[in-house]
Amino acid sequence: MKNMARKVGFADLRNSLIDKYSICIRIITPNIMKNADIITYLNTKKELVDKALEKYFLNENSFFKAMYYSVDSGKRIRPILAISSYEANGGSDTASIMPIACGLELIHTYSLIHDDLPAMDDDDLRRGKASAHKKFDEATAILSGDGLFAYAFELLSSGAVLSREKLAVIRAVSEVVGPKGVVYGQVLDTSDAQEFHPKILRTIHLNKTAKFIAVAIKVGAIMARAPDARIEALYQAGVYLGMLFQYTDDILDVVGEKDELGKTPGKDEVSGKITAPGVYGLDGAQFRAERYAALARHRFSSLGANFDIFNKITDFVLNRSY
Ligand code: GRG
Repeated sequence: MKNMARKVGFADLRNSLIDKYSICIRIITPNIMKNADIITYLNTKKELVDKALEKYFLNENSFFKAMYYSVDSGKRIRPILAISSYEANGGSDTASIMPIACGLELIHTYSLIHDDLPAMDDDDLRRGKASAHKKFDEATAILSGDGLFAYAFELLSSGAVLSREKLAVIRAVSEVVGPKGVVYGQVLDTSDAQEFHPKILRTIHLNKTAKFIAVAIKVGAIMARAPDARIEALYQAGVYLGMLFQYTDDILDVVGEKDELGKTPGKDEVSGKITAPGVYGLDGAQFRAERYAALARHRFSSLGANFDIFNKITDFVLNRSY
């Protein structure tokens, strides 16, 4: 992604400086260094996910090209969370988590394609290019979403054995993306009778976004065979991270730049959507975003140093500009 590339450029510069003036820089610029470290981490993971995704769209019929148009690019936050959680929980076999991480990205991409359709948000721009129904046509966009959803579950269940863990992953993912999660959130989000009430806002954010972010962390822990109590604790921490993610998404819709976001800012207000700035004002939304970040950090920290990566991801999400 363009922004990440820009920040990686900064990271490269910083790394070469560290080589020369190592100690001095670490003392003078600790916060900048931390930020650059997490950007480098996210970029490295994103590249792995990008490569794996590309592979899944090779050597198939021509429709795979249309689906891949929408899959290509994106921050890959959900797959990265799954991989990070897998590793933080002691998992070491990338081959067992990667198809699951990619499956999550396909479901997410499906939700974006359908979200952009005229019957929903009616958006022409996504991930810095024409949204699927604009690039192709509505039928292709709808079918791309349908295809990605089914293909995702093929990836989630891939492999010679459907282990207990994989079954748990499939159950957890299907629960949060269906009518108890993303679909329900979207139903409320697209409802004409929206009431600007904090409770409704919370229900929409929780279902549309937070549960999906949380389940990405959960599936990594499941695949690493973490104890049940830790899987649940990670899911709860992930819900706070997911609420934060949607808060910053809402805030960026007001203050973000089109080029950086790769989508049209200001759409929420135009379409009369219930958003965090709409309910609390911009300052109130920012205050609450920081509170969700603190809650997430508190929960991740309680799990020990292995999970510190999630504190860094939380800070990245809080401060993101895209
Ligand atoms: C069953 C998954 C599913 C979908 C059908 C259309 C629909 C119902 C739901 C739409 C839900 C939706 C668009 C939620 C918004 C979530 C969100 C914050 C999206 C932006 O995610 P980023 O910033 O995007 O991770 P990139 O492009 O970086 O991947």
